[in-house]
Amino acid sequence: MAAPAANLRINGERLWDSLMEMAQIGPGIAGGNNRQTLTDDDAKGRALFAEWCKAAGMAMGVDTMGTMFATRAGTDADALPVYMGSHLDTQPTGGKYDGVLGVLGALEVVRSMNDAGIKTKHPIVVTNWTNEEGTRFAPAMLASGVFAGMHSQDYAYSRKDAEGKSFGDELARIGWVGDEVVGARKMHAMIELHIEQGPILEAEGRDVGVVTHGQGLWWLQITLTGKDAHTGSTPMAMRVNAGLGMARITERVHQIAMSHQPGAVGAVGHANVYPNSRNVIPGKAVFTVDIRTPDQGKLDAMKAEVTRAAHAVAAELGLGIEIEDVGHFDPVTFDAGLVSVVREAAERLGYSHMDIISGAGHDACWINRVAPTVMIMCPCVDGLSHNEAEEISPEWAAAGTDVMFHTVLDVAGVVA
Ligand code: HGY
Ligand code: MN
Ligand code: MN
Repeated sequence: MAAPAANLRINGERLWDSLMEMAQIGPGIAGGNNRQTLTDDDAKGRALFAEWCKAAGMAMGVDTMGTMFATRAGTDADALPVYMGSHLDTQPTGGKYDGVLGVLGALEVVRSMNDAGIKTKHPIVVTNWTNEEGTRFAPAMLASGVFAGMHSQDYAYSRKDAEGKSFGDELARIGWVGDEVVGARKMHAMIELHIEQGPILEAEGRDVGVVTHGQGLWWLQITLTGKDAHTGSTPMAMRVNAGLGMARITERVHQIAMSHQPGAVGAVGHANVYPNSRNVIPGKAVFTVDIRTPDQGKLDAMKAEVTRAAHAVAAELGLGIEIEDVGHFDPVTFDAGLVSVVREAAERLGYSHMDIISGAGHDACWINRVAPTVMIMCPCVDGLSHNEAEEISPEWAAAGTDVMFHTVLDVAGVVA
C-alpha cells in the first residue's frame, strides 16, 4: 500500500479548540486542570468525549474498569483494531495536555479520516484509560494494568483514596461501570501520543519524539511509627520523631538517585505527618518514594538501597517501619517495527524528530505487554508537567497528531 500523501494533515485548529473545551472541565486554580479520576468532573469530561465520539460516527464500548473504547469500523470486521488513546484524568494541579492530547489527538485523527473519506482495513479504536495518574487511587496506570493482567480487578476496585472511598464504589457512583470484560479486547497495535513532560525535545529543537523505550518505576509507600509528644517540653534524647525519619529517608532517596547517574531519578512527592500539629512531634509519617530509571539493573539496585536505608534510619531513631510496594513496572522496550513506522511518518511529513526514552509512565507501558505498542511525543514548554503551568504549542500538538495520523494509516491499511 502506498504511503499516505505527505500533504494529508489533521485539522490543527479543531484539535486545539477541542483541547481548550475539555480544559474548561475540572479547572484548576492557576490555569490548569484538577479533573481527578472518578470525580464528577471526570464524569463530565467522559460525557463530552462520548458526545464527540458519537458525532464522529463511532460506537462506544466501556469495560468494567470504566475504560472507554470508541470504534470506527474498518472494511474487514474480523481484522484486529488499531488502538490509539491515553487518559482524560489529571493530577490535582495538572496541566491541560497530559493525557488529554493523546485522547483528543486520536479523536482528531478519526475526524480527519472522516473528512477525507478514508477507509481502513482494520477498525480504529480511540481509548480513554481510567485512572492513569494514580494520584487519587494508587497505583498509576491502574485500568491499563488490569487490562494487561498486571492487577486483578478486585485489587483495583479495593484501592482507596485519602477519604477512604474505594475505586469500585466511586466508579459506580459516577455511572461508568461498563459491561465489557477487561482485557478481552485484542489489539493489532496500540499508539499513544503524549506530551514529553521533560525538557529534551524543546532543548534539542525537535517537533516530534519517537519513543523507543520507557523508564521502569517503583513506588514504595513507607509508614514510620514513633511517638506523639510535646515539641516544647520533650527533651531531644527522648523523642521518637517520625517526621525526622521521613526527612532523612527523603534525603537518602535523593542521594541514591544521584549515585546512579546518568539516567536515574528519585523523590518523595506524597507525604503526610500525623497529627500534623505545630506543637506535636509527629508520631507517624506516611510517604511514597518514587524511583525510576531505564536500566533494569539500576532499578533493582535502587530499590534495594532505598529499602536498606529506610530500615537503617528507622533503627537509628527507634521508629517502627512498614514498606508497601504500591506501584511497579520494569523498563519498557516498544515495538521496533512500529517505532520505524513512526520515524518514517515524521520524515515524510518533514517534522524534525529524535528517538527518546519516556521519563514518565504511561498506559502504553502496560499495553506493550499484550500488543505491539509505540508512543509519539511532543515537546513541552520548559519541560514542565504535573504543574498547572504546563504548556505546549498548537504547532507541536498538530505535528504529533499528524505523525499519529500517518502511523495509523500505515498500520491499519488504507483501502482505496
Ligand atoms: O507517574 C507517571 O509517570 C504518570 O504521569 N502517571
Ligand atoms: Mn499522562
Ligand atoms: Mn501525568
